[in-house]
Amino acid sequence: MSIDIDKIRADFPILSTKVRTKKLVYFDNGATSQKPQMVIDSMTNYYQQQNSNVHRGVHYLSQIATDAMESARENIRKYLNAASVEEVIFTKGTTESINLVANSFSKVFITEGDNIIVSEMEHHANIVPWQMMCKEKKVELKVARVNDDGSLDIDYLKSLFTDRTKLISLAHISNVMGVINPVKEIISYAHSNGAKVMLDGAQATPHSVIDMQDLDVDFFAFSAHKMYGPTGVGILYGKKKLLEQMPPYQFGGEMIDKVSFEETTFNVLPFKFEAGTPMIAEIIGLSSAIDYMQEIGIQNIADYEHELLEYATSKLEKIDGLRIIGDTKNKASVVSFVVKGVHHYDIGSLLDQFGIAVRTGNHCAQPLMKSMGISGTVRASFAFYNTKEEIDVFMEALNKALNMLT
Ligand code: C6P
Repeated sequence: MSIDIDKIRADFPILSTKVRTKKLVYFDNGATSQKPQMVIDSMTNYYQQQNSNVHRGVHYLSQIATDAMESARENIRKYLNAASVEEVIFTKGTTESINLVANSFSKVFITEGDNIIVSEMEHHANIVPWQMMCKEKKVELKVARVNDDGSLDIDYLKSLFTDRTKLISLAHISNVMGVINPVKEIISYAHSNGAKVMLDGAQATPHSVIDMQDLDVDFFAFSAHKMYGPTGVGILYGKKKLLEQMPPYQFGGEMIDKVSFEETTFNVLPFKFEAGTPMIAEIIGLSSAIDYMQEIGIQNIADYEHELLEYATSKLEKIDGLRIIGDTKNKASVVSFVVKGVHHYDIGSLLDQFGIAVRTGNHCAQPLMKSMGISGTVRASFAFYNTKEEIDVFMEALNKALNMLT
């Protein structure tokens, strides 16, 4: 099956938006993707027909809202091929999922003198929570290096492991460069050294088939809004035997079993980690986004986006003075670049005048900018609703912008 691009584009109402009389060209999917009508409808339908709090009432609406949310959890479990729904925890997004693990895992598994590993290519969300935890617990934060082409220096990464390494937390796919890390190799190496692995999957779930049991990863975090779902919801996948040993991250309703002023006992998984009223409509929206992607076929999406990436890369490479940041073979549909003598912000602003949305700046990855010796990039990130014709419009606008700026 191939992609029916006209049908797909018709599913996304925002794609017919005009920006200053120009047709919108949306290449900022790495920041957040657009939402198909099916996802919007699923959330509207919840508010129109099912709205009620979950796991609380015996009344009809509360029961159908609870069923809708828990069926969504089961759908997400299937999509992840997690062994059980107890391993699928609803959070606000990738950032909260990583904070949860940094906070809770460290309380039982990490002691003074241990070390953990991250890499230079991480988003700040996969650096700062670990850095804070390391300071508090007097734990060393080791940093794996990135080669000039944007790949991880695997030999160096392996050399960082010691018998006190408790965890490595890595981007599955870099948000700046689109580089896909060899996560299976790293997971098996970490496990053979007794360390656990967390993957920041924020940029992986929109583009690839994800299988928790096949990866054998210990923790995996992602956000719905980058994979055609709503903002405000994400997932923490964790292996049950680890989650069971970890203390709750936040406290309140829903996550408790019995409460008295003397003592409180906690609910079972996954509810132990879900304090307060969950983001019910958004959870339903995420499940619907997964259905939408699966209808097209995640491998079809990946193949089509790869074609877009190759098409854009071959055109960009022809521009004098343009350097692509991250030019490994194994990449998702993200292309970041700098142009000699031109500020990335100026390029982004001029592209916006042509109706083209790209992201400019450090992309919440300041350590990567430093290691690449740059202050920021222009980033075009493609989704399966983008087209080669849009890349042609982008290239024409980029050439005009560069003529004005050089
Ligand atoms: N990257 C980008 O434009 P949240 O905000 O929690 O949904 O996701 C944070 C996050 C964590 N890890 C990676 C690899 C990410 O790409 C992101 C979000 C956006 O690249 C916004 S900064």
